[in-house]
Amino acid sequence: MSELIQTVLNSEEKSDLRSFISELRHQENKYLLRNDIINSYSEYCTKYDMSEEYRHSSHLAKLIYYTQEIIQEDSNLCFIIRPKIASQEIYRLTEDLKVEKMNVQELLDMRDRIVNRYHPNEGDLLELDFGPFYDYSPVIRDPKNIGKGVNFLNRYLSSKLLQDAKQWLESLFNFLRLHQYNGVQLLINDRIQSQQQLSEQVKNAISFVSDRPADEPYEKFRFTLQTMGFEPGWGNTAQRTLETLNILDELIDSPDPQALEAFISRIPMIFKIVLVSPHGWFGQEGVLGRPDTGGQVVYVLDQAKSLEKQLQEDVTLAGLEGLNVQPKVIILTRLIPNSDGTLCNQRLEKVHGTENAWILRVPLREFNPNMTQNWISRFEFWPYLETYAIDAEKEIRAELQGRPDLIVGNYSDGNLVAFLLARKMKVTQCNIAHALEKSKYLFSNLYWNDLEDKYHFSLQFTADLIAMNAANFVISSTYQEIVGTPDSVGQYESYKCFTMPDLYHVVNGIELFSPKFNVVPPGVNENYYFPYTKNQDRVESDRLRIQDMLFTLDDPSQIFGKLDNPDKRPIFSMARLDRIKNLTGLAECFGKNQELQEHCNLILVAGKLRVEESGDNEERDEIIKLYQIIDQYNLHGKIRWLGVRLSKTDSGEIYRVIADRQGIFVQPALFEAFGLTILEAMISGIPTFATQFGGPLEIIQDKVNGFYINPTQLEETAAKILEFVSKCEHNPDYWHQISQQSIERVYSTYTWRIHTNKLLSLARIYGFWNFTSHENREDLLRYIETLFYLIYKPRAQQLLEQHKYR
Ligand code: UDP
Ligand code: LCN
Repeated sequence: MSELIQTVLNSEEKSDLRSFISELRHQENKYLLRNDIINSYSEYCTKYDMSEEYRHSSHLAKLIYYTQEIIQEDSNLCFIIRPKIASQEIYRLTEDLKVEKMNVQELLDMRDRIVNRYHPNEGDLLELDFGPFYDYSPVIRDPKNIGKGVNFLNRYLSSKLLQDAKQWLESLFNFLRLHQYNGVQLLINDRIQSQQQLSEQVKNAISFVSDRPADEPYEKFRFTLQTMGFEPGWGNTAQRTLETLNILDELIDSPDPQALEAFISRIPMIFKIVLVSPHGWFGQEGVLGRPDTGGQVVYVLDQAKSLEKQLQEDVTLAGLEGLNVQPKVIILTRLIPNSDGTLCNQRLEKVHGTENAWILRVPLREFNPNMTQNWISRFEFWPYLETYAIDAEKEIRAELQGRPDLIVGNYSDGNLVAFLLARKMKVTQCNIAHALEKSKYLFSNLYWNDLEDKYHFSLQFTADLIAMNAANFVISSTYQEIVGTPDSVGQYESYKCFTMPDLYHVVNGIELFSPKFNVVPPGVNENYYFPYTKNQDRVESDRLRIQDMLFTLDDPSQIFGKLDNPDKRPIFSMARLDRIKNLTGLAECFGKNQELQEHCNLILVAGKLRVEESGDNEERDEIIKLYQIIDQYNLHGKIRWLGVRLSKTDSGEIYRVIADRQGIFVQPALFEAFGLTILEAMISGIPTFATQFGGPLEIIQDKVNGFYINPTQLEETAAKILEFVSKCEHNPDYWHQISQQSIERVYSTYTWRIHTNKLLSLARIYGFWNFTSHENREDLLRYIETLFYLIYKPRAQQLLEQHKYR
């Protein structure tokens, strides 16, 4: 990168750089983010009448493209450049255009100075550096392979097997001896005493099993295998047993990544799983669409159902049915005594449609009943987590008659609890972020102190650092959640280096190239969300009722607006009513385009209709704003706003009714980490327009199975939608084509079956890796504990003190 700067400086573009910088110096804003930089550059090019070619292809244009931030301090400018994904270089450009490289410490000090929080005379600030702990574990080289951790790990482990066969086979042998279910030995018994014996006996067992009919049940030859040293777990039939033995044989003789993955994926080692989603409103009815919950609850519930099903299939295939093995999945959440008519005050609730998946609700200790008897916002939840984890451990052990085989955390709070539980119980820990608030709220770390009363980011970001580093593996819904795109920083990447002025500096917060990161997107519940064309699965009376509710029903208690012409093509959106979801932006975009209003109605399912019914600040602001927009653009007669809480069945049917009328779904969020509503709309067959900021960029392939929109460009977005509508009016096949391709996209890439298979296979491989690798994580975990006890806990206790008086 420094060459690029030098090229600019050694060419005739040097004077352009000088005048661009002079433009920047005249700006009031001294801390420019990428969007500001691009806008400033574009204004500069317009002012100086630069050619199109110059705007896009000059050296200066390239430099601007790679620049993420520009900070002005005195007469110097600091350029933070991201030459490629997951890397950063920092340069100081002095007044006389000299370039000096800066290190991370200098950058963080400078950021502190910008907010007047740099106090060198008071001594240095604590510096957090996780880098050294990753020095002795393998790392991925090519950024495009980030998020494919398990593939890398399989290659790495199998090459180790090749290099140091004796030691690794010894580890594999010891690993196989470990497995038990409720005290019953699985896989191999004491008759096999060494790895040599294992490799001989595998061959003997292969020759014995290959003589049996392929479909002979395992129970018929169980005892012979036992005398050879093999216990249940190899397969339910002769054929399955033979396959598993053959894979092991191949692995012993010539280890390769595929054989390793195939074999480890068959090891019966996961029967009991705990999914942690503590902050509450976790239920199956009446809780969706509330502030703070939404997608995470949907995700975890569907994941639990799918995991339980998969675990049962695995038990059958492994031949363990005779042992009365009953896989169990527990969703751990908080019990909320004042539960607003929902079941959130019940200790145990069975997950619908499963045999052994449960919601286990553990109450917070009663510190101040005004707080702990009620729902608590995710921003205020931190002080309760440690004691919650202590109480939850006892409940989990009682429910599972022991410890789980895997603990999966959800969101910052759940991941912290998962860390505490996994550390105590010595269990594999998996993290799922859902949404990392750090990148959602601009400058949230730089101004954390000013925002502390409302958001408590010091606790949240510390919790994030703790959990993401402690986790054995992390699953993300998209690649960009980890490391962004060529021109935007990823959510995990934003933890790499940042300052929390007056609290600490993070010089290396997370190793993005670690194989712990794996992209495993969620699916969509196909029982509720399916294509509108599947008439045989639809209930006619539901369809009519929903149709009435969406377009005609007069019920001011929960529906606002009467349509002048209910037959116009519906533009539909459904989301929680918070600022980032930007439904008000969509209403404004619709309001700004008269022609669009002539062709379409706008139908919103969102939050509450009345400010006094909402207990959430952001929701209240958005309610007021939505009414203002409706009046300002006189959208009466063209908009319906439903403040309804829907059952899952109804929410599925809503999408299909919109599709019946050849409608459109718009997801206008300012940022969306993933976006389950997009999957729901697409599988239902609705052409979908979704924000280009975040996960939708990976879900949708633009103009193939949906469309990107820039929700900050209202006119442009309206024009895009109108263009689609006009195209469909001239050629009705166009709507069907996009509709069909949307459906196919979800079925091919976003199903819970794909997700669960991958998740379980990851859990096994990472479990094996932990066991076999001689990497000792204890030093890392001790460092993390220090952070927890010395930074997190005292701050959490301070917040608890404040809560006492609420
Ligand atoms: N949802 C709902 N009712 C509403 C709003 C949302 O049932 O009023 C559901 C929606 O169908 C989806 C989930 O909540 O399953 C929202 O998930 P998404 O990932 O789109 O966003 P999040 O709310 O998690 O940010
Ligand atoms: C949280 C979000 O903000 C959404 O983007 C996701 O789809 C949801 O969680 C499920 O992961």
